[in-house]
Amino acid sequence: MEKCHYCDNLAEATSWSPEIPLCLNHFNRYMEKKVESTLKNVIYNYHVTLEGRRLLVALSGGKDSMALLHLLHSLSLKYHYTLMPLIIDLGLPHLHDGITICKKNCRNLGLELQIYDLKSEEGFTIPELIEIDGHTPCSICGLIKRYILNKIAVEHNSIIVMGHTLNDYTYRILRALSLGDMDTLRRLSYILSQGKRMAMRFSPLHDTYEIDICTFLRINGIEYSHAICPYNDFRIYNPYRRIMDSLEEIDHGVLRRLKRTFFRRLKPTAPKVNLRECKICGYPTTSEICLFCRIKNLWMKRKAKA
Ligand code: Q46
Ligand code: ZN
Ligand code: ZN
Repeated sequence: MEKCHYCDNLAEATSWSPEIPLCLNHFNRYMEKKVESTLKNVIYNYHVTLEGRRLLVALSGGKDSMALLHLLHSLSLKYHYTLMPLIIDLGLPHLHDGITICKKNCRNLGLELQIYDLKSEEGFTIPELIEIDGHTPCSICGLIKRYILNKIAVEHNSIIVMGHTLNDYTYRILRALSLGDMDTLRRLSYILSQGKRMAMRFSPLHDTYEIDICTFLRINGIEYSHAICPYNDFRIYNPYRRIMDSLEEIDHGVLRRLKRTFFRRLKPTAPKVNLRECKICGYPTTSEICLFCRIKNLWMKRKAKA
């Protein structure tokens, strides 16, 4: 068996980019360094002190969020933040497994998992909201998750940390570019500053390939949920995922090049947008009443009629 590139230990796995054999310790270090680079970016370029801050880690139980939780936990000894792992129970069946996995992982790390039950807190579940015409399941679900995470983070004076990967960013970039969707291009970011009633958020896996995440979970024996959402086929990025993942197999590193080109050369050309306060809830929005409140109103009216 091959030796680790950096020490005399046997290699446990090969990193994807750069492609080098690494032992368990050095593979973990390779993964931590990527997360650390975002933490340093937040500290030095956004002038945010992480020491003593609470990081709200958005979990689903899936591979990306489980890897993120473990990596952030390892780095918490160095950066002295505290972790607030949170899962939103959206009323989707696959999340039963996700919640169980999150509980197990949090228990192993000595962390207390927060579960936000959408039905008891807001009165509806995602499958119930989907009955309202005009929105696709994933657009409603994404909107609700973003709104709830922001609300909780603002209430707890926390920073939101998300598990979006390098692969996720490239699918979004490619789709938005192909459609000329300037609104999405403008909003695409892996670090978002704090605003009025808007929590800072960042995605420390933005430069990490999903294949490395799978390797990290495997060699560390970390459990994650394999359950699939019943609305998975509605995900608009599915075709882009298939194309880009096949392209990466042929042209090693293409996803990272695409993401970097976008953020370094194209992103600054996207127009800015002015935010105002929603007349109902007071959270930031581009219109008079935010989409969350509009959907919630529609739901209440429909329920009143029934
Ligand atoms: S949970 Fe929600 Fe995903 Fe299901 S409805 Fe779509 S967005 S696919 S991450
Ligand atoms: Zn090594
Ligand atoms: Zn609102």
